[in-house]
This record gives sequence, C-alpha cells and structure tokens, in this order.
Amino acid sequence: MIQELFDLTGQVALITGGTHGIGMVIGKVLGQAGAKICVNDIDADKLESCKKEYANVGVDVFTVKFNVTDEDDVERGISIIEKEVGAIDILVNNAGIIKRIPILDMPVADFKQVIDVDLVAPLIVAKRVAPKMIEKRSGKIINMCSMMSIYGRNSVSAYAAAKGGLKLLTANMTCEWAKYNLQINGIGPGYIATSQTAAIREGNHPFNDLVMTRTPAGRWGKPEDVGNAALFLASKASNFVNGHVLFVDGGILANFGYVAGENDI
Ligand code: NAP
Ligand code: GCO
Repeated sequence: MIQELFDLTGQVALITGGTHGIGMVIGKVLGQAGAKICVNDIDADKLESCKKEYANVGVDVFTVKFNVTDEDDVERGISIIEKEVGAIDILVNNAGIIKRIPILDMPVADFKQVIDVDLVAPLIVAKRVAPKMIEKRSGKIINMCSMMSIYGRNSVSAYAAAKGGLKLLTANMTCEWAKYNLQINGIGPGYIATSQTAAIREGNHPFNDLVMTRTPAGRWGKPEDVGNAALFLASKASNFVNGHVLFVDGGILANFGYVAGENDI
C-alpha cells in the first residue's frame, strides 16, 4: 500500500530546536505519521510550552534540554532519549540561528557562534546518532539547509557560510554512510514565515516586497510546506534519495527576474 511508504510507526525521531517554527511543524507531521517525537531546545520554558502545541494534534512529545553546540550536553541529551524512548531512527538537524550583520561590522565571535550552531552542531549531533543507525543498517538524517546554501546576500555572511558548508557536509555524510543504508539529505526552505524571518517580513520591511515579488508562488512559505518535505525525506519513499538538498521555496530559486503580477511577456 502506498500509505505504508510514509508510515513512521515504531520510528524514533529527534528534531533539534523543535519547540516552535519549522522544527515544531516537522515534529507534528512526523508524529502524525506515527513516529515517537523527541525535541530539544536550550530554553526549558519553550520545551514545556511546546508540549500542549504537540498534544493539540495528538502528538505526545518527549522533550530534553540540551545545547546542540556542546558535545558533552549532546551526549547527555541523546543518552536520555535512548534510555527513555529508544535509539534514534530519524534525526532532523533543525536548530539554527542567524545574525544579519555586514561583514565589516560583524564581530568574529558572532560569526563563530553562527557557524557553531548552524554547521558544527549538526556534525556533533549526527556523529553521536549515526553509529547506532549504522549498526542497525538503517537511518534518516535531514539537515536544515537554506537558499543560502547556494546563494549569498548582503549581511548574512556567517549564515550563508554555515548553510553552504552544511550542504556539503550532507554530501560527505552520504559518501561515508550511504553504504550502511543511511539516507542523509538536506531541506532548503525559501522564505518561510517564522520568528527567524519576522525582522525582515513585518513592519513594511522592504525585504517583504522583494520576497513577495521574486517568489513566483507570490507568497511567503509556511512551516507546513517544509514539514511535508520532511515527511518524504524521513520515509521509505525516499530510500534512494541521498546527498540531495530538497528546496521548498515557491520557485524563487528558479526565478532570475520574474516579478509577480507582471504581464506574461
Ligand atoms: P527559529 O524559529 O529561530 O527556530 C530555531 C530553533 O533552534 C529554536 O527552537 C531555537 O531555540 C533552536 N536553537 C537555537 N540555538 C540552539 C542551540 N544552541 N541548541 C538547541 N536549540 C537551539 O527558526 P526557523 O525559522 O524555525 O528555522 C528552523 C531552521 O530552518 C533553522 O536551521 C533555519 O536556519 C532554517 N531555515 C529557516 C528559513 C526561514 O525562512 N524561516 C529558511 C531556510 C532555512 P530557542 O528559540 O530557544 O533559541
Ligand atoms: C535572510 C533570511 C534567509 C532565510 C532562509 C532562506 O535574512 O535572508 O533569514 O536567510 O532564513 O535561509 O533560505
């Protein structure tokens, strides 16, 4: 049955930073597909408050507070998950930050912090989780990339450097782990309406006009648009998809200069 391809019953999924935004929607979708959902965050209040959001869609979420950039904290957090829920079958490296500062103004410490969360942390968590997947000869890793994995723009140098690196880290994980039946892919969301983009979307920010006109679909993406792509990459339906970044962007990357609403000339 085609539905079985997307049935995650019995699978354990960890979504880092899954207490809101894109990560929460991914957790809800994978949970509704049958997976046991574990989420982490660095904020205990958010971990507590997200439980009712998940419960609203019938998902009983297991929460663990740990900092994805800290190897010892990751070891502690993953060990708790393995003891209380089970070995992780699906890892979604979703946690991420952005700092919009021009290169010349950006303190190196800030640059390093973005690299730590957005690039080094996915490595740390995957290194901790992959060995058991390799042992089982089965596993799914989804790294949250970005349009900035392939394009830059002013003021997001650290973020683009991290997400560009994450695209190729995804490729290298594939080169080393695909032979053990692990599938490691990225998702590259376009411009999605979450707290991360509120600063460039709200209050008549000019960037909002750019996104609305440059996106052929003529809208900001919703976290739900990304959640559905994650279900595909977390399921048996994508067992021969590997090292790929699936862009979920309303067509913006396909568009050189179309401005929504122009005559079709
Ligand atoms: P968000 O709302 O800012 O969520 C990011 C999550 O990561 C938050 O839960 C945050 O927790 C968590 N986090 C940050 N640092 C952490 C750390 N050191 N340890 C553990 N958790 C940490 O962002 P979003 O828009 O949902 O984005 C989710 C992912 O998609 C990110 O990787 C982002 O780069 C990527 N992405 C977003 C867009 C977009 O347009 N929104 C587009 C492309 C890619 P706290 O809130 O407690 O800090
Ligand atoms: C920005 C945005 C983007 C999006 C996303 C696009 O300031 O340009 O935050 O970086 O978050 O990464 O794919």
